[in-house]
Amino acid sequence: MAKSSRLNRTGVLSRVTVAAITAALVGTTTAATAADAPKPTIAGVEQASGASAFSAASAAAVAPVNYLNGVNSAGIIWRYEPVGGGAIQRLNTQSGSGWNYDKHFSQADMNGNGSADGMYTVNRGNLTYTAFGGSPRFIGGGWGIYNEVFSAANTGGGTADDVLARDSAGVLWHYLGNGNGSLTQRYRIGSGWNAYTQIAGKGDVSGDGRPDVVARDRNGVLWLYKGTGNYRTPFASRTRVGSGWNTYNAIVSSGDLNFDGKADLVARDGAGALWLYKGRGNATTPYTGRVKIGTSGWNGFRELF
Ligand SMILES: [Ca+2]
Ligand SMILES: [Ca+2]
Ligand SMILES: [Ca+2]
Repeated sequence: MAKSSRLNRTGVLSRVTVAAITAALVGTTTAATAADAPKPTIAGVEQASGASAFSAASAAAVAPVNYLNGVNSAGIIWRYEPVGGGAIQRLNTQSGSGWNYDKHFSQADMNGNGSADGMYTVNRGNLTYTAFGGSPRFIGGGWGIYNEVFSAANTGGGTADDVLARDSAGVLWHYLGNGNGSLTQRYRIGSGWNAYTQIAGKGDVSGDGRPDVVARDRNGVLWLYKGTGNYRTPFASRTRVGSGWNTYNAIVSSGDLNFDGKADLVARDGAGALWLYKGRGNATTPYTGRVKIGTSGWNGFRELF
């Protein structure tokens, strides 16, 4: 399935791809090409368990349905599958390795079908995009100037997911996705974003179909920035969500975890427990009360995404 959709999207298969497929068909090994130093790996997203729930919910597509991922200090990636009602379940085997030197992990949907196709990371100042099941690909240099880089879905209003980046002066920049991992030039969104210690978002929370972002300030107040769909001014003025969010050392969104079409928020406390805040589709009260979805050990991940 993945190969045919890739073919449809580009209209043509590269010679390398044809060669790879041919090699696979005749059962030869490609081990000879793997003689270089080991590169980071990430598994494809085709999984048997829960696949029907994934695809049904993804069709709605205003809030993507993705695995929640964690990368630990050994560079190993574990995936957690949404299994209904907001619960998550770790896959039996690790889904990636070799990610010791990357940061700012963020999933992204390239074709607007409501599920991520790969992920962005920053490695020694280089932005890379790694298709799930593929190898890291260089996208651009100079990304060391940013202290926060993530994709909050298609904040620019197009089909592909876009990328937000905050520089050390607190200016937030918008890069629009071309649908193949590459990005446009950057657009200045606004300043003052260094007021926040956490920024998260992956799809629509407010109920208008446009992806939103939440940000936590130093006093523990969480703020909602409603998406506008305009790539030059992608967010409306902030509105206050609530206080007390300094309890958490990580606040992230992987999209919709309970298959209701609204993006949810996940927060990790100091004891390593994981909490789910379900999106309500309402800008005034965007989230329900929290539910514990992970009892302990989540502080073993250096990043969640
Ligand atoms: Ca996709
Ligand atoms: Ca919205
Ligand atoms: Ca949800």
